[in-house]
Amino acid sequence: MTKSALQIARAAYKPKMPAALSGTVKAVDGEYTQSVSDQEDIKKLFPNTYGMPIVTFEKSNEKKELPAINVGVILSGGQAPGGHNVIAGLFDGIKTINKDSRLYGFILGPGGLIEHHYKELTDDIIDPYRNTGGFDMIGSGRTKLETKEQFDKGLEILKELGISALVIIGGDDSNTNACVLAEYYKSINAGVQVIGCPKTIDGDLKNEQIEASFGFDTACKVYSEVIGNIERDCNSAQKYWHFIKLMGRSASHIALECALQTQPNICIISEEVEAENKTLDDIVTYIAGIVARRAENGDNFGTVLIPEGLIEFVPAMKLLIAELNDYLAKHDAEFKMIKKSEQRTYIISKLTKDNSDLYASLPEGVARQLTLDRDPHGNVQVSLIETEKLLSEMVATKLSEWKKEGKYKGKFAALHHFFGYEGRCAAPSNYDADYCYSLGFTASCLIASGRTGYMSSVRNTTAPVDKWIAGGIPVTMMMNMERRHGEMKPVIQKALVKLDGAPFKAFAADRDEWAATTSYVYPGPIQYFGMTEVCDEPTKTLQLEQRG
Ligand code: FBP
Repeated sequence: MTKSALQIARAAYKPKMPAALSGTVKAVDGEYTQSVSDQEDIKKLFPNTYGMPIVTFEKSNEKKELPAINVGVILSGGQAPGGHNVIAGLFDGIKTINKDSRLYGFILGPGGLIEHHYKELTDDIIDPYRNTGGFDMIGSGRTKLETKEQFDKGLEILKELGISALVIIGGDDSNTNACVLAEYYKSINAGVQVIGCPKTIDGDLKNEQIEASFGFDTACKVYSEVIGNIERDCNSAQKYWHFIKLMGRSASHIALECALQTQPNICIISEEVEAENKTLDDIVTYIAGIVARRAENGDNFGTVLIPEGLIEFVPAMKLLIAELNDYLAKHDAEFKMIKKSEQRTYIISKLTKDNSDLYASLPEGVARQLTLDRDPHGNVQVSLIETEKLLSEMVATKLSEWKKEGKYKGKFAALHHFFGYEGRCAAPSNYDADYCYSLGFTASCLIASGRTGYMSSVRNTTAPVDKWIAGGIPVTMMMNMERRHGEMKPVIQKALVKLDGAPFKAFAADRDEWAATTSYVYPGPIQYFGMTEVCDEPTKTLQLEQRG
């Protein structure tokens, strides 16, 4: 296989690890835990895995001989830079426990477990993937692991391969399912531990103990590089408004981080839109107002960042989507029988009055996109909704009205971009390479200390790596009850952008100036080799959150 010069050099990179993980490790139990809310419900649903203590790993002088273990690993959901390093860290970790330990990768996500598709991961297989992006070593998938039949089918292959621990690398939904699986296997004394690892570029799987989901750092740096390039082009040609939609299904962490890195003229934060009960027209008026003010200074150009999930946060749209989700969950087969050309009219006839009126008012394309298949977790596939075009079209209409009224004299030409897939498989930054390797290694320590229903956690990651703190967090601690597919379900609480949090406040303090002036910052490409301040800087979000 031909490799680029960077790939060859990068293969030799040795990820840095928390000092506590080198040598013998001991597990220190902390406080017993509770779920973030709905404690009684969650406790009832997870009688065997609820309330366990937080674990921290510390260096130990005790030398312990541990038996070899067979471990399975699954990559679940969307790709995120660093997944291969989690596997490498896990592999090195279980080999440190006992050199005869074995690792099996299930192919193409949780489906591989159910369908018994796997391969043993040996040095020969793992080494070429060290420090690389992508999930292609074993592939990923979005099959939802949720039924007893699936769990039992999975157990058959785990037993056949003598696997006593399974590591599921995934986002909030996949880790929720990992916990349900841990609970089930414990309840039937299956002898299989289940450990989760926090993955998602979206950055919304985080809390007091889980500082960041892996991949967020690299993906944001890739998007910020390209946004910076667009800003420079924009400021050079001075003739376009660039509407840039950024991935992140629900939360606006990616858009916010990219705004902090690149200082665009406008960045919409979905969580603020929801909190302030904004309508689509409010958002359009806000953007058009800035376009008009810049035009007064002769600046008929600019950049607008739009979070992928925005549409679901506009309160009226949220109600519409919730009703659509419930309706389509119950009448999916019937809906699929309706001719494409008649689906819009069909939906209009089925919804309640307000939602029906709103649905009818949406441009054809967006209305259709809202009824496309949900993902296996019941989420609208927001990456398929062209919010950037919807907004720029509506801004253009508003500006032409203002022109007629003599309120606007500029020129408005828009270009559209969507950055998502471009960043999800990038070679992990040093931060993600180190963080992921440490998460994988920590998972091996959780396995060795007999834990199940835990998520691997590495904290204090704005400090030098040797000071990072490794441990485990009971997954039930992060759960609450939410409505999914029309039913109340226990799920890990999504971390949305906090409007009273330091990253949002830093953005809000400067955004008016960025709107009026042209204060672009050009972060440039990720640097893998060189000065630590250029190569190892964590995200602005994390730095601001840690500063408090
Ligand atoms: P995960 O939550 O599984 O990590 O996926 C995140 C994400 O990249 C979102 O940002 C995006 O909305 C979605 O996946 C796209 O889904 P798909 O990979 O199926 O196209």
